[in-house]
Amino acid sequence: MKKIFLFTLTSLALILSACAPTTPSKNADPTPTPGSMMMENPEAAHMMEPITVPNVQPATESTGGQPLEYRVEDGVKVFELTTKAVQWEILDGVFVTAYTYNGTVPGPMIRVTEGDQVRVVVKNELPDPTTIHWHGVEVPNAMDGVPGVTQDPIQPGETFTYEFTAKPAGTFMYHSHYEGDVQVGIGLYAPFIIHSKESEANLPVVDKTLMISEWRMVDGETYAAMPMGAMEPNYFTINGKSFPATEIITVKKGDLVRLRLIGIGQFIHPMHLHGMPFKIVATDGHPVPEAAQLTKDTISIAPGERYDIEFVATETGQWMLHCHILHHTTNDNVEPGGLMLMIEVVE
Ligand SMILES: [Cu+2]
Repeated sequence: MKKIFLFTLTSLALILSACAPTTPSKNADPTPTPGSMMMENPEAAHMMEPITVPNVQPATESTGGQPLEYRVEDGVKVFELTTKAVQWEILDGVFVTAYTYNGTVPGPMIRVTEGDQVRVVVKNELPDPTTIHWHGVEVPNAMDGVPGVTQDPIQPGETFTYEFTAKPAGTFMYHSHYEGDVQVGIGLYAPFIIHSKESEANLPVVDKTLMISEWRMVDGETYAAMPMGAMEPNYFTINGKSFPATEIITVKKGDLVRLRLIGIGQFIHPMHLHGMPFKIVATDGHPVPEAAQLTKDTISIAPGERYDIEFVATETGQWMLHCHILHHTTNDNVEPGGLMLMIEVVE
C-alpha cells in the first residue's frame, strides 16, 4: 500500500514538472494584448492591427455574391475581377473596412458549366499583394494561387490572369491565398458554381448560396477576426450581412429548395433549420449518392467546407435558419443578430 502511495506521489511530481510552463521572461504579461503580442512577435503585427486604407469609399453595391457577367473570346469565358477596399455595410449603420472582389462581400459569383474554358483577369487595387485560390476546383498547379509556391503574389497595381477548365460540377469558391488569415477574414471570398453538363432530373425551384463568416469591429475599427485571444469576432455574417440585414428567402409551399452552405471564416457553425428536415445532397462540391443522403436538421459547417442541402417547403410560415452556437446569433453581444436568416414559405 505504502509502495503504491509513494509511486503515485513520484508520478504526480513528474507529471507536474513536465506540465510546468517554461520559465517566463521577467516582463512577460500573462494575458497577451494586441500590443504585447506585436512587441514579442513583430511578424504577427499585421494581423493584430486594424485594417486601415487611406480614402476608402463606401461600397456602391449593397448585395454580394451576384452572378458575374462574362464575355466569350475564342470560346473562352472571360471574367474580370478587381480587388479593392470598400466600406461594407454588414448591418444598418455598421460599416466594416473590407477587402473585396469588385466591391462586394462576398465577391461576385462565377457561374459556369462543367468543361467550360474559364479565364479570370485579376487586377489588384488593394494596398497589399494578393492571389486567388480556386477552392475545390481541379485546376492545373500553376493556377492554384499559392504565393511563393505556384506564383508570385500579384502586387498592388498589377494584373494576373488565371485560366483553367471548369471541373468537376459542384459548389466551390474562390478566395485570397495571400495572408489568408487576414484577407479572407475581411472579405476576399466569393462563390464559384460549376453546373453539371447533364440536365438535373430534380432541379430545385430555389437555389441559394450562403457564405458564412465572422468579423471583429471595435470602436469603429475593423480587425481580421480569428480564433485567438483579443481577436475573437463580435459580428457574424451570411453573404456579408448580419441578421436582421440577412436576406429573406421567399419560397412557395411545395417548392424544392437547395441551400449551398459555405464556411469561409475561421469558426465552425452548426446551422439549424426550423420546421423542415433537409437532406445532404452534396459535400465539398461532390454529389452524395441517394442511398447515403443523411436527413438532418442541423449541420456543422467547418472552415473551407461546403454542404448542399435540400428540402421541400412543406409548411407555410417564417422558418429560421441559424447557427446553434448561440453567441453567433448576436451583433456585438446583443441578441438577435449574426447568423440568422428567415425562410418564408408562402401559399
Ligand atoms: Cu456559429
